[in-house]
Parts: sequence; C-alpha cells; structure tokens
Amino acid sequence: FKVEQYLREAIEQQTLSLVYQTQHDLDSGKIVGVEALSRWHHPELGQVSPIQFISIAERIGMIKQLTEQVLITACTQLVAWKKQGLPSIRVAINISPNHFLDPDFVPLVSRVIAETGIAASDLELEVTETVVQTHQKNLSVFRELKTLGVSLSIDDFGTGYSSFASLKHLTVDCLKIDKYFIDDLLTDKKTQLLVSSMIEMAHNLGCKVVAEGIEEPEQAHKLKQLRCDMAQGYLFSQPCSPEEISMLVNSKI
Ligand code: G
Ligand code: G
Ligand code: MN
Ligand code: NA
Repeated sequence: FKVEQYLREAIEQQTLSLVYQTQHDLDSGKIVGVEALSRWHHPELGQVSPIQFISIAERIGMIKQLTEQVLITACTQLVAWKKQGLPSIRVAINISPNHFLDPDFVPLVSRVIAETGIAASDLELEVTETVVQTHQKNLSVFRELKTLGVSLSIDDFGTGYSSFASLKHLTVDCLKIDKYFIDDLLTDKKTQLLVSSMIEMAHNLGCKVVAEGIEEPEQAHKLKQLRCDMAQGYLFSQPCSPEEISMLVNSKI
C-alpha cells in the first residue's frame, strides 16, 4: 500500500499538477475553452495515470482535497491567463461522483469563485451519467450549481447506463460525446447515425455538444457536417502546460 501513502503525501504537499487540453469551436477553429486534467509524477513510481490515482484518492478519502486543489489551481490559472491579455476562455474540470454528492461541494465551488473572482459561467463542471443514475435526490446539487451560474456538462455521454434519464432530470449546458463513438465515426454507418441523433437531440434540449478524442481532420470535418459545436482531441492539441495554452490561444485568434 505504498502507492496510497505516496498519493496521500502528494495531495497533502500539493505536488500534483494540471495540464490543459484545448476545446475548439468547429466552425471558426478558435479555442473556446480548456479541460484541466490532473497529473501525478512520483520520483519512484514515475508518471501515474489519473485513471489509477483518482480511484485511489476516492478510496482513501482524499478526493475532496484533490478536487479542491484542482478547482483553485484551474480558476487561478484562468485569472492569470486573463491578466496576460488572453481572450476569455472557459475552464472545465472533472468532478468525481463521490465528491459531487458531498454536502461541502457547492459551498466549495461558491467560495473558489468568490475568492478568485472568475465569472461563474467561465467554470464548467464535468460529471458522468452515474451521478444522476444513482442519486436522484441529488438533483438539488445541480440546481444549486445552476443558481451559482456555473456551467455543467455530462462527460463520456452515451457510455453510461442512464444517458436519457440524465437528460430527463437535468438541465445541462453541454454533452461531451465519448471517444468511443468518435473512433469509428468514419467507418461505421450506425455510429454515424447515433452521433448525428445525439447532436440533434442535444440541440433540441438547448445543449451544446463537444466531441472528444478527435485525432483526424476527416473526423472534425464529419462532425462539423453533423452540426457538432465543439471538438477536443490530439488533432488540435495534447493536454499541455499553461504556457503552451497561452501560445496556442494567441496564435489561433
Ligand atoms: O488525462 P487522461 O486522459 O489520462 O485522464 C484519464 C481519466 O482521468 C479521464 O477519465 C479523466 O476525466 C480523469 N481525470 C483526469 N483528471 C481528473 C481530475 O482532476 N479529477 C477527476 N475526477 N478525474 C480526472
Ligand atoms: O474521461 P475524459 O473525457 O475526461 O477523458 C479525457 C482523456 O482523454 C484524457 O486522459 C486525455 O488525455 C485523453 N484524450 C484527449 N484527447 C485524446 C485523443 O485525441 N486521443 C486519445 N487517445 N486520448 C485523448
Ligand atoms: Mn472530462
Ligand atoms: Na472527459
């Protein structure tokens, strides 16, 4: 259980870091937002995947502290970019279902917005469908977050067990179509029909759509044809440092 102890120390000593991946408007190509992604490099273990350390953090009760650091760092970074004269972009962070349902979560978000002075609508919270599936009663959390004015998006849309139920109960700003659907968008007619339908449905509900995991120009082209709003993926950029984001945003205006 060395890794658990190492992670605990890393979170306590705040040695985790954030990288940012750009999100582009498909019509203009402009960067409209970034998704913050956590990284952990340990001297002995090397780079540990967030898929591993996020679930460990949940198990050892450290996810609240981790998410608090992510929130503060990402919002502070947004202010720093603005001070450098960058045009306004949104920052999205991933919220683990456990933490989302914690009574301290909404007050935390509220406090970080107030302390950093960012516009609430420039902060986007990404949650997965599981949040809605298992916790009907926590729809009030969604309402409180909407009252604060933050943006809400459903991550990995279409891969959970409650895609439609989540839309029945919630008012969300954005659906993120999972890479799972993007991978064979060009080769599988059925997938194309599904993606097309998801986009149309989202728009009918007043949601924007972000496609994830775009690696080829032809995928971007097809998504644009299908009226998808935004795209994210290695075609546009890898997750990168704040300095690299500044350069990318400046070069894409
Ligand atoms: O960055 P990468 O593709 O390796 O991320 C793998 C997974 O880890 C993704 O599902 C991503 O949403 C998740 N992840 C990355 N950073 C965070 C974080 O800060 N909090 C949470 N809850 N999940 C994260
Ligand atoms: O679950 P979530 O959507 O948050 O996961 C985002 C993850 O996808 C991050 O780990 C990020 O590094 C990864 N990612 C982003 N763009 C691409 C891409 O174009 N291809 C692949 N294979 N992974 C990507
Ligand atoms: Mn995400
Ligand atoms: Na995601």
